[in-house]
Amino acid sequence: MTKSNTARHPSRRQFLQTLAAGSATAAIMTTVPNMMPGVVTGRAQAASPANLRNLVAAPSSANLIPGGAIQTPVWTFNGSVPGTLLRVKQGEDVNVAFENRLDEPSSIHWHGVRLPNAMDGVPGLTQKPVAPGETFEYRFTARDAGTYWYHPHINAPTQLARGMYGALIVEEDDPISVDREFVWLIDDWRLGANGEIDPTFNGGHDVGHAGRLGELVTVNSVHNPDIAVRPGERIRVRMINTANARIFAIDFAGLAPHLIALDGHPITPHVPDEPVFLFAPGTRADFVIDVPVDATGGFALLDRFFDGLENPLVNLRVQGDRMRDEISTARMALSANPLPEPDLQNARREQLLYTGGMMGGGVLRHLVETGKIDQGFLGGVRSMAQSMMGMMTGGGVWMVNGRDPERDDNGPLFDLKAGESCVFTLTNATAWYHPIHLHGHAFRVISRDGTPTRYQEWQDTVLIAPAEQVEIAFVADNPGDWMLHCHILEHKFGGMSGFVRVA
Ligand SMILES: [Cu+2]
Repeated sequence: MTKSNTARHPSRRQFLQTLAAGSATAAIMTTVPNMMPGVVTGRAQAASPANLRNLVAAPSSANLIPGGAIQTPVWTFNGSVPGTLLRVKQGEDVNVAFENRLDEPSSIHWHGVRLPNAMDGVPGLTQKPVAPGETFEYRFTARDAGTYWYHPHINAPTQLARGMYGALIVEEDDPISVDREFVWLIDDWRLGANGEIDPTFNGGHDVGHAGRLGELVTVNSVHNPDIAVRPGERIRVRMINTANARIFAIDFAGLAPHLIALDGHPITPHVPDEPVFLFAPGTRADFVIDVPVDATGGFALLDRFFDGLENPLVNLRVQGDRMRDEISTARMALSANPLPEPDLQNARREQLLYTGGMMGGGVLRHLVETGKIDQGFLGGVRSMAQSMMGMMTGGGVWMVNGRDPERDDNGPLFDLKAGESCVFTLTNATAWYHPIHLHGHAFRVISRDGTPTRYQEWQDTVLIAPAEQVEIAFVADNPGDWMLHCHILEHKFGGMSGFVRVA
């Protein structure tokens, strides 16, 4: 459980402490100055109150590889990875001037935020691409409290893999009481021999299998950061999975953290039953961690998704005096966000069938044989042979109801009436996990494989296991065209995409 980490550079600890301290401020929108030591260019270092609401996309560099000697060229928001941490209070307006200083078009998508369609940041669907040298102003009201994040939505497999993402924290009116708060943006990096980001994006193998996985896992761009905690301390951790494709299976090393929010939205506080917490790309999870009052040594949080390929995540090192004699009993439950409750009795019901990828044929057959997929519905689904053809040409590796919405021109997956309650049945007829993300709304995950979920959790991105069938329910109350896609970015590139139209 104890893990010594004597080589850790002090400035990194300072950085993490700064990040925690920043969260305690009540400023309308705060940035965290000097977010990353080792950043040599970029304007974030010069941030002042006058330009807090600018986000500038530009190349920079970051020290990702432990040891401090190697700088990796990255693309950033405001010069650092992660980009500037944005904090607002629930109900406040977010006004961000986004300036693109990259050599290619970009945009900002505000992941999980229920905002007007024109602010959703999806070039080709909700706005024009923001060309090099151009500025686009994003304006919306932060209606829901919670943990959100921002990233481009054009050439996303490349731009995110190069480091373009940041957190948007919307503070509750009545926050819970904790000793410290952390925001952890968890990522993985595929690097070349000289520490450069491997420029092979959307490779055929990645697209057809698990997506682009990187060998170096970081939290706020630091590999296995060392964070000092005190016995009895209560911390809130807002985790954001910013990886292109990596699903983390988090082992909390004997701690019993309470999950209090998923994708920003409150959930009945509980310690998850499973030995590891499955944490998919795009999703967020807020945990309250009580450091035991008699703790010594430390807690080495690990990712155990792949057997034999564990990744260290964070080392919580116990240090200092006991903070209290008994674990805090303060309230953990967060107040609900103002989400519209779907009417399940009268809901419109639709199916989404995901097929394709490597080794998926057996899964599809199994689901048909067990009656989970309706034979008649299958009529519209293209054959596996066509899927293989698609792989040769780069398109149609993955399909949604037999379509490749990333390349076809056949309009929305569904035309929904504004205000309509919807229940979608999502069937994963592939051999791979898929986190499916709906823009502009939150949905309840109401069942998995026919069994009602215990917490009826609100999410905007739902992880679906191979051969699993999930029902989601929501009110289509937000007019516009909203993406509904896999957040494994290479899968989206390969066809696991599409949008719904609410009008
Ligand atoms: Cu996927």
